[in-house]
Amino acid sequence: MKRIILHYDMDSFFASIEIRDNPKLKNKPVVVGQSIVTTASYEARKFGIHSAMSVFEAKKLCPHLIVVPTDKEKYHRVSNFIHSLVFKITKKIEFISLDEGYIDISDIGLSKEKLKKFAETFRKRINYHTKLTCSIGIGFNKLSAKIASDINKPNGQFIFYNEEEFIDFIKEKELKIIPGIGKKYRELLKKKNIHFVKDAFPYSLKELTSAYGKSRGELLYLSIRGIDYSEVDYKQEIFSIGNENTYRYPIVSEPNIKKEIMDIFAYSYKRLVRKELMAKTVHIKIKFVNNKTLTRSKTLFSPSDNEEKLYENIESLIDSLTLKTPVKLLGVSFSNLIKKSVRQLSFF
Ligand code: TTP
Ligand code: MG
Repeated sequence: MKRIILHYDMDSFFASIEIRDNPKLKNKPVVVGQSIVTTASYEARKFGIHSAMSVFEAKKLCPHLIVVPTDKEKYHRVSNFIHSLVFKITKKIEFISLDEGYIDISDIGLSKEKLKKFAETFRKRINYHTKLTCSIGIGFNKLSAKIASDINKPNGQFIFYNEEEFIDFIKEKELKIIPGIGKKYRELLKKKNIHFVKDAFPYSLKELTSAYGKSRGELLYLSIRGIDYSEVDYKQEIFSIGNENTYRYPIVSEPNIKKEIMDIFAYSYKRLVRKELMAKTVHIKIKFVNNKTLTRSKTLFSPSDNEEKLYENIESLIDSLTLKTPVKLLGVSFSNLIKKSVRQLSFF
């Protein structure tokens, strides 16, 4: 059966929440962040402001810019609410960040005509319940759905019904349209005069993999042809629960790193509790700007869902490390999981 995948992505997520909660900010250039812009309202984007830029630089571009501090706790709450709404459609969902997810809608059995209506209804429902807007892409795999959701952003939708339509659309575009083809890779490709998607078509898979390595070569060769076999990862077999955060701007001092870890811990912990699980092992992952990655884990005497106890163990793992180099990724996870009810039963 042909796959149909929907990708949703909330529009200027953090900023839209702040604007919703403070109508004075409506239609104004707003960014969310302390010293770095996490996101900019579409009004602020008109001035060339974007995420990962310093607030100082952003204010130079737009002196009347409104800067709102980040309230991660609130964004997590809104995100959880959106997840619960999406779960009403199907369970075949992979949430990939606070504001984004893939949904496998193949078995809903919608005709070509009905898909458009489905996406419209989805957007209306989300808007009705959250007073926020999102953009939707529908495609024949995750890759095409993801690219589609960006086409009519904000508050829009786009559908690729098949590979031909997809290739036809992307061939004239710059390579940055393809997720995973980053700045560094594009620099290398430019040296061979590969600027647009169509410039990469003449190269064989062998040529691309021998020039750029197996994974990068394959990614380019397959993506420009609309090939992506990866599944929406919705399986509920839980071996571990956790979250990672990648930072476009490095986190520098130890207190800041600890604070971020605490945020990630709080979010992961909530997921653990919601799934009624207890964890015996806790893990942290730290990736530095020089790409060196450290992972540490600790196994407790018995499984626990006690927040303090789990956090203490995470903290002892952090304290065992020297954190002098700036960090670009942090992660917290729990493994060796056991259902709370199972453990309770085993007590009898
Ligand atoms: P995105 O979906 O990348 O951006 P967005 O929702 O703000 O805007 P768009 O309409 O283009 O989808 O990220 C979602 C949220 O994640 C964003 O609102 C803020 C946060 N974020 C960071 O904290 N740091 C970052 O570097 C990025 C890119 C996003
Ligand atoms: Mg978004």
